[in-house]
This record gives sequence, structure tokens and C-alpha cells, in this order.
Amino acid sequence: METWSLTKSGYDPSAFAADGNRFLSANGYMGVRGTVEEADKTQFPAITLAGVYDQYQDKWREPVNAPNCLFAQLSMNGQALTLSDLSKSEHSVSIDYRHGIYQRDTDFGPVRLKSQRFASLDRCHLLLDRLSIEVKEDGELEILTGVFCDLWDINGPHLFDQSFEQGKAISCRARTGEKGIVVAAAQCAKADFEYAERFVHIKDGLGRILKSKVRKGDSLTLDIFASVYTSLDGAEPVQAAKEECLQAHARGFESCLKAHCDAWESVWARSEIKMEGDPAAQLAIHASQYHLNCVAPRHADNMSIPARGLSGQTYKGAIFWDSEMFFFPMFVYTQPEIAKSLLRYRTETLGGALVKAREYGYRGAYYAWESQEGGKEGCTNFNVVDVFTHRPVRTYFRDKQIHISGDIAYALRSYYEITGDRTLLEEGGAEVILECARFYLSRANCRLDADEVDYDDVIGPDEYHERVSNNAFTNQMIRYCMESALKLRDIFNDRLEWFDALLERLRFMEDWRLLEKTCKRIRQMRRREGVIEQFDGYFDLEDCSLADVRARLVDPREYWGGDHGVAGTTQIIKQADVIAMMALFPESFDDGEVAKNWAYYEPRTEHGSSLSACMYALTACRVGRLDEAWELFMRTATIDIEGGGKEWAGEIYIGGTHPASNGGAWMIAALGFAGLRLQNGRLELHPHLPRQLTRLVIPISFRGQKQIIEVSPDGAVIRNA
Ligand code: IFM
Repeated sequence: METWSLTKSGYDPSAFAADGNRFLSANGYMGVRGTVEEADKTQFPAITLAGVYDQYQDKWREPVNAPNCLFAQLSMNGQALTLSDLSKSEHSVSIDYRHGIYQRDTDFGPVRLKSQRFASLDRCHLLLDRLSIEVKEDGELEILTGVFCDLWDINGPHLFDQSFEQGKAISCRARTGEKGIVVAAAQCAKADFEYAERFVHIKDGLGRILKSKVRKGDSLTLDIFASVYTSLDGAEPVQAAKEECLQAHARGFESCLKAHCDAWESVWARSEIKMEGDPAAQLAIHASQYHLNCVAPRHADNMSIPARGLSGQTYKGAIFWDSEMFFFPMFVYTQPEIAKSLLRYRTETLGGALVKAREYGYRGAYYAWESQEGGKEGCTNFNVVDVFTHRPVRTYFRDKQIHISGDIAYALRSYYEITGDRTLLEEGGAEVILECARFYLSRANCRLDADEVDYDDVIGPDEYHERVSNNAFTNQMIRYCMESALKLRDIFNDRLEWFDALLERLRFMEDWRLLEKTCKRIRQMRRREGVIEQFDGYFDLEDCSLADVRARLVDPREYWGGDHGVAGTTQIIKQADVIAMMALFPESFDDGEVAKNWAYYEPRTEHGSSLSACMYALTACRVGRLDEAWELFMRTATIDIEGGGKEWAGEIYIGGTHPASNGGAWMIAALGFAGLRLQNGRLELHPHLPRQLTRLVIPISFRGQKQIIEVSPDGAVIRNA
């Protein structure tokens, strides 16, 4: 069985959205959806840019899609060749995970077209596509390529004042509406056949038509070199885009391809998990690691990754807690410079978090639930549209999901403990932890000298139950955040002067004393027969089955949460909550406790979020539920193969790739199956190898040393690489 690629045969209009995600190629700077070259807006093509946002009128702010500089349409004897005419013909697309190459193979009848397209991992502004055409009938072939701005946007349009220039490279300059960011794209082509060329203005763009008399048996190749820059990259984005593609043209396709493949080889050398014994699992982990690696910021040291990667504009291209809890672990153990970039995004957007806390009347740092550039909150008050009334539903994610600040502090501390690199804490990380702890001091719902300090009116990871009190996960994160703030003094015990000056600069002395008193008195978790109550009063809610609740749905796209959702008055939860806490704090709970809570909560969990299965799998390993762990692993790791996951929240489209599941698959393999744990500064293995696997190999980097974990039924070892 092929474990490095995924192929889909046949023409399936019902899967345009899902296939665009499945066959994504990306390089951290941009993502090219896996749609065919000639796709129009109805097939959802997009080149989505990382970190470039725009708001059109009063719609949601979202990432900007670049001009389509990879468009190519073939015609034969004046007839456009399209997939919709393909009833008799053959068509397949595939993604090569090893080198991030999208390929299509379409037999249009008169010609067969194959392509090889990729977002260069070697040069982040560069996109390439090789069209190989096998001629099956004599005739006149025309190929239209160019740069076009007739784009698919969820909340657009975003590109205005477009102007185009023709020449060896066609270029486009446009600006975004909100901030006037210049977005430039350029494209040039190299053919190995004779043609006549003319330029045409169509589809809000400029194209060139290459016309050629062809004969049956001819094989033609057209290489397209395209590039995207914005004014955030430098002062002359149009010039830069033109130069980039012309230079690639001069180097040639093969040489660009080689540099790109080499770059991928070094990523795999650092991160590839080998799973022997089950080829489907090997394919799934390759797919997961590919999808997470391809959206990682390698061109910048202060960027994070949106919740749907670079597969489009879903979730406003925003950065969620997914980054710290789900993407971060794979990177910190395999490519720590990327983990550092994810966290530097947080240290550099502290300003936004301070402003958000002030807006709500608190002190310290309250990070955005859906963070855009500068830490700007992208989450609106109305995040779901009711399927019956078509009215926006007031949701409270933005206001009440306060665990986000603690999640960031948790990852900052982990980064230091796993890498041994203190610079991130020195360069803003310590300040972030302190400001997050200060936020929690000010957010408490009672006097700080009370016997138990409560946190009311919050939302935990289970978003279906809004505005609850003392969510166990949230309180645990708050406690750990406060402890981490106090721990900074030990971490900087050789630089106390510097640390005290930091406290002084932040006017933190009084808060320090409050932290010391408060962190031990945060409301303790309530238990019933060993089961932790998810929040105050949870056990009093209707205890019915998932099937009962599902049967109450009138419309399959109905939103389950909030005041009117079917789950709100029941114990059915959206995603791991108590169990997520147990997975993230393994030392704080013994095996018996984990087992009891798993048995209670799993049947009550809808797994309505792609973040859920991974947490249950991690804890299932620990309590010896290995068959369930395996099923949850496969569910997590195949999500972007199957195209699974929820596509709708009410009337809002939430499809895309699932980087949290991709990271979750790594976590299950490394932290679950291999049982990797950092204990008192040393790595330990507590392996739980499922019977389906005969050998598991995981490369990691720990405190600058490359190591290999190997697990087999005979045991587990970590050795230096
Ligand atoms: O961060 C998650 C959240 O926990 C559940 N809804 C989707 C978000 C983005 O993945």
C-alpha cells in the first residue's frame, strides 16, 4: 500500500470543497487549495495568504486570497476543455505528501493533461506548475494562463484598484480595502513547443493565450512560474513578484523542484514518524504530519498557524488555543524554532491582550479567542447563524473563554522545559506569563482572601455549555498559570536582578504577593465517586444519551450549544474538557481517576470538534483502552484524508484542513503510544503500543540533542540520533 500519497479518481462536484482541502499544497506563506487549474469560483479555488487580513464592509475580517496566478485553461479547436464535459473521460487528482506536490491527470479526449503543482518550500513566494500535455488528435490547441482577480471569498471582496502589466512576466497589483495592503502576483511561462502568443483582459485579470498547431502523438510541456508578495514583505511587491518568477524561469522547473524536494526531505528527517505493522496508519500519520508541516511558518519567526491552516478563510484565518495545545507539541519536539515562532506571535501580540482585558474591565493579558494580526480579536458576538430563523445567535466565546491566556502560559513554560532555551522567556515570555496571571487575579469572582476563589461565568473547552461556574479545566489552567508566574523566580534565580527589575517595570510587586496567596485557593474540583464535575451543577443536568440528543435535532446543521441548542440542558458535551485537562496534566491524576473519568465522559461526548478525539486517545492509552485509543487515533489521523469533521456550525461554513487533529495525531503517537513524558527534567517513556503496530519510530529533539524513540512489543528506548 502506498503510504506517501493520496489519489482520488473521478469527477465529483459534490466534493469540490472537501477536495480543495484534501489536496492542499502549502508552504507556510500561502496555501494553494487542491482544485484543478481551470477551476472557477464555483469550485472554491484559492491561494490563501498567511497573516494578511482584510475586512469588507461590516462582514467578518478574514485572510486575503491572492490573485489566481496559477489559472490555466486548455481549449482544442476553439472548445474549452472542462471537467463538466467529462462524462466519458478519466480524471484523477493526488497529493504527494513526501514533497507536497499536487498532481492531476485528466483525459479530456483530444488531449490528456497531467500537472505537477507545488508551493515551493525552498522559496516561500514561489508557486510552480508543470503542465504535460499528450495530444491525441490533430488540431489547434490554446492555453490561457495569467493572473486573475475574480476570486472566491467567504466575506470578500478584498482586492481593489487592480492593475495589470504585460511582458515576459504578467503582473497584477491590487490593494486591500481596509488597510490598503498591496497584494502583487506575477506569472511567466516556459514552453517546449512553438506557439503564437496574444494577451487578453478577462475575468478581472490579464491572460496570455498560447496558440499552437498540434498533431496526434505530440507531447508538450508548459511550465508556469508564479509568485506572490505583499507590501508587508517589502516596499516593491510587484517588482519582487516579477523578479521571483523570472529568476525561477531562469533556473528552470527541474532545479526549483529539486530545491523544493530537498527542503521537504529535511523536514521529514526531523519529524517523520514511522509506524510499522499497519500501512493505513502509516499513510494517516504521513498525511497528518504533511498537513501540519506544510502550514508551518518557516519564513518568519513570529507567526502562528490558523485553526484551518491555509486551506481557506474559515474561522477568519484566526489563531486559537489550537496553536498552543495541539500544534505546539509536534513542533517543540521536532522543529523547536517553529514552536518558538508560534509563541513569539503571542509575545508580540501581548499589546492586543492587554487592550482586550481593559475593554472588559480587567487587568493583565486576556488573549483574543480568535486572534488576528496584532492580537486583534476576530471573534464576533454572533458566531453562529440559526438555521431556522437565519438570525445570528449571540455566542460568548469571545467574552468567556478565559482559559486561552492560561493555555499560552502553559506552552511558554513547556517550551522552556523541553528546549532548555530561556531566551523566549527573557524576550517577552516571562512578561506574558505574569500578565496572564494578573488577568486571572482580576477576573476572580470573589475576594481574593476568600477560602476558595471562584471563576464564574466562563466557557470551558466544551463550548456547548456557556457561562458556567468553576469549569475544572479553566480553574486548573488558572492555577497552573499562577504557579508558572511564581516559578519564574526559580527559572531566573541566576538573574534575579533582571527579574526583579521586570517585576518593578510591570509594577507587579503587589500582584506577586496576591499570587502567592491565591494560587493555592482556587476552587478545588468537585468529585462524585471519583468523577470530576465539569462545572458547578453539571451533574444536575439531564443525563441522557448522545443518540437521544441527536434525535432531537430538527435540522442536521443545527447548532447544539448555547441557550437554545439541544445539548445545553443535558450532560452531552461537545469535546474533551475534563479529559483534556487530564491529558495535559498527566502527573496530577492517577490512573484510576483517569479511567473513571474516561468511562464517564466519553459516552457523553459528541466529539463535535476535531480537537476532541486526540485527548480521549491520549488518556485511553494511559488506562489501557488500547483498542479505543487506536480507533480514536485513526479517526484523528485520517481526518484530512477522509475529509471528515463538521462542515457547518449553524449556517456558517467551518470546513478546511484540521491542523489540530494533525498535531493531535503526533501527540497520540508520541505522548500516547510511546508514552513520552518529561519528568523532573528527564524524558521518560511509558509505552502503550497498540497491537496493530510492530514498531514505532519517532525522531525528536530535546534540549538541542537529536534523539530517536523506538517502541516495539519488546520495549521502548530513547537513543541519541
Ligand atoms: O479552538 C476550537 C474550539 O475549541 C472548538 N471550535 C473550533 C475551534 C478552532 O479549531
